[in-house]
Amino acid sequence: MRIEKRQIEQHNDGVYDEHALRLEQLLVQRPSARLAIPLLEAFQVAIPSWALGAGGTRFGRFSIGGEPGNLTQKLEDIGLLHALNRSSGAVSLHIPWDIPTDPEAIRALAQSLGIRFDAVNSNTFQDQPGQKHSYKFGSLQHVNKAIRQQAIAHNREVIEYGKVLGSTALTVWLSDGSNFPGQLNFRKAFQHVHESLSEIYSALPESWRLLIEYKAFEPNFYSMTVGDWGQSLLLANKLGNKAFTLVDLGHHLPNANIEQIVSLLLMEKKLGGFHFNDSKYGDDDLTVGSIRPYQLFLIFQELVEGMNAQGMNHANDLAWMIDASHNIKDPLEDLLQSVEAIQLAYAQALLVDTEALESARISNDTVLAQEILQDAFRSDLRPLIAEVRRKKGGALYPLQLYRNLNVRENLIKERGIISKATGL
Ligand code: PSV
Ligand code: MN
Repeated sequence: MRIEKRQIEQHNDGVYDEHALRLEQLLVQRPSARLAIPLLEAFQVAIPSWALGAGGTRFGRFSIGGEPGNLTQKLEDIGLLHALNRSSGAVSLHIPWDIPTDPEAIRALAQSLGIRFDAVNSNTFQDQPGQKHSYKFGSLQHVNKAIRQQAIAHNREVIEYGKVLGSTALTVWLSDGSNFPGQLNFRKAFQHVHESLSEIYSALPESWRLLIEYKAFEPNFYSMTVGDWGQSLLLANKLGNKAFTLVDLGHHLPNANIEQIVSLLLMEKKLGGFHFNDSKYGDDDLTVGSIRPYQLFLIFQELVEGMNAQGMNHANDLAWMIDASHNIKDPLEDLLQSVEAIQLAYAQALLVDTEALESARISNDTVLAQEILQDAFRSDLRPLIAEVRRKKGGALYPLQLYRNLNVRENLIKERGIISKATGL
């Protein structure tokens, strides 16, 4: 299914007056909000190829019907999102869940939908059918060199797939670690990971980046070999200027101050990418902004401030991606909500009066500093985001149009009620 331009125009015509009024009220109250529009227009969030079907937990998985059964259908789903919001114009592939068997056709399809290829992800956390060695006790950290070599070869292969599609980054997330005290020599495990990553790093094309994702827990529960930003940064520093840390919001211990982590990584020029999701307990992978929107805003405030301090381009210099799972919601609806939550937090961060904030800090005026931040956070910028979508040819209210067009029902008709997307 494709959403036609005329369907979007018809929807926009129907709700335009109401939108125009809301926008006008906002711009009267906050004239400076207009300045955020070009930045918001340029901002795109990549959709992971594994987040288009029903997720689930180890207790069960409930299909939502009409799930994309192959990479072509996944791109078509992202095409639907992008047609609606004009801000989801990138896909991040996970290999081997989504091997592009016909790269030419995949490239052409992506191009026709306005989608580019973001970072490619390797997978050495699962054993694949026919694989010679098992990753039960780790991959790049493994005590057995042959197993490390197999994992290195896989990462090199992923780079090759990425090259054909036009990606320019490899994201490595390792489940390596240990479940019980005594199981692992921490130092040797870390050194093996470093050596293995060096081999992968040497296979990176000149313009590529290596993004090293960390995670504090799961699937290993005693130690994770790349468990926090310190370990990731240590590796990135040792590897060289093409290696960066990737922050996934769900990968920290409870109550970690992620905004501070972001600030320091940017200061060190070592923040490379971001995986958005939300959580109450751990790596819950819930809709972005659904649980802790204020934290998301504070993170964006540091991102904007830190990127500006480094003269970075907000849209292109970091890899922005959603990494969520959809247990009970329609994934496409969930992703529309997530993208909007990201845009809202970004827009609010752009509104922060940074000069006033800095002077409040210099005079130790804690109350005023809080007022300045919360003034931006508490402003309702939804009309601004809707306007950005409209200007780019998207829908003023994407979720409403998605439902009016019965997209899920149409996908079920096309693909069947029992379909399963590849992924976790
Ligand atoms: C691991 O929890 C992770 O965040 C990594 O990014 C994986 O590649 C992704 O989720 C998919 O399982
Ligand atoms: Mn992730």
